[in-house]
Amino acid sequence: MGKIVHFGLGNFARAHLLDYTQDAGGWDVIGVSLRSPAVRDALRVQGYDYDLCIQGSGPKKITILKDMLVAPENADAVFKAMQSAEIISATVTEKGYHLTAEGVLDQTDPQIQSDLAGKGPSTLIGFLAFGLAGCATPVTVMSCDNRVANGESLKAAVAQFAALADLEIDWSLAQFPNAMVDRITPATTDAIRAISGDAMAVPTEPFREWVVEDNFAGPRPNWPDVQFVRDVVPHELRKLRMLNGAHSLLAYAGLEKGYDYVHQAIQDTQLRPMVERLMMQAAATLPDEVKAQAPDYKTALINRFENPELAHALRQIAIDGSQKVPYRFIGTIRDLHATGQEADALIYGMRSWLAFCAREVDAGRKLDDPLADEIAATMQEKTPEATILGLVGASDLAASILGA
Ligand code: CS2
Repeated sequence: MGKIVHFGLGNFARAHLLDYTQDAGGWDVIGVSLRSPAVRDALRVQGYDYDLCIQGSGPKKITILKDMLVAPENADAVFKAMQSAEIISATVTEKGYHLTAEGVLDQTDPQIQSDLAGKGPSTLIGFLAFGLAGCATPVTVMSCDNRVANGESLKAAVAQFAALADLEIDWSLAQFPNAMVDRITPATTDAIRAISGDAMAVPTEPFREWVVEDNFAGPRPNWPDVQFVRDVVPHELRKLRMLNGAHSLLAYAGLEKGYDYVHQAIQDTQLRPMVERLMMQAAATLPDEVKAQAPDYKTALINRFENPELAHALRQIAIDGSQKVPYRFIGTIRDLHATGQEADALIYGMRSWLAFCAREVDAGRKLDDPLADEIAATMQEKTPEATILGLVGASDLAASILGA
């Protein structure tokens, strides 16, 4: 049996990595929660098995999760599990990399500071740096988060941490393949629990996609339907700019119009053409090897968004905007400007995010975003938007985004 230790066992990993890995056979997964014991406690009482409710087919029992460790309870157990794993994978969301808008490890972050001081660790970066420093066997560290060059970014964060903490890592033993992951996986609702009879059921769509850089330090599962390629970045750009970009536009502009779900917002007579335009503008920035797929990809995405069964909440997508807009809007706008092309749909997306921040702060709701306090503080200023653009590394775009 091969072993994967996975950090961040939310619904997405349970619908994607674990589903693919169960289909491959021959591998077990140990989950690690960096914070709360809630998911471990709930899964433990049912032997770590759970139902994957793939819309349109019956529930699929996932049985390859064998244990879950809660880092704050026992960091040593996590290190021990890491040492015996061929693959260490992660879905810790964009903010779990603790990188600034410039891609540098955020040393002002209290969690990183505490990890550097040798307490804990409490972050994936700290666990990897300390874990790899004591590692004498080949290991693959596989990011499954929605970031461009996710494997490379993870490696950069770990390397910067290791340098600051004076840790020696034998980099010839560790590989960090990039990956593009895709499966729309909403939060579990009471309705799903009632239908499936499983408190930990995970709802998901029939579609799944995974493109992985063929760069493993050792063995890997024989995952079915996975594309192994030399360069994943074109696929990441396709997905982040077209799917996730459209999602964020629908979230921020859709909430403003009073919608709750993706399938409602995509039917709006103003938002639907705007989403199509965003996808076409994003497609124009893609590398040649994926550009030709863009029209079919766009049609397929709209169909996926229209799916009313998924009930994908716009508020779920709206969280952590400061971590998402760089990959979903800003890079695309920059590339379009560089080639003299129209970027109005992307700019609409950015403005919708800025308006969302202002509305939330105005309504007295704390933003669900690692930069919540910084963003809220800007609202006292004369030009909050310009400062917020600075926080996400987009001051150079202020004139085009905010208008003259
Ligand atoms: C969504 C993604 O919540 C979000 O930000 O855009 O989780 C999206 O559903 C997945 O990336 C689809 O693969």
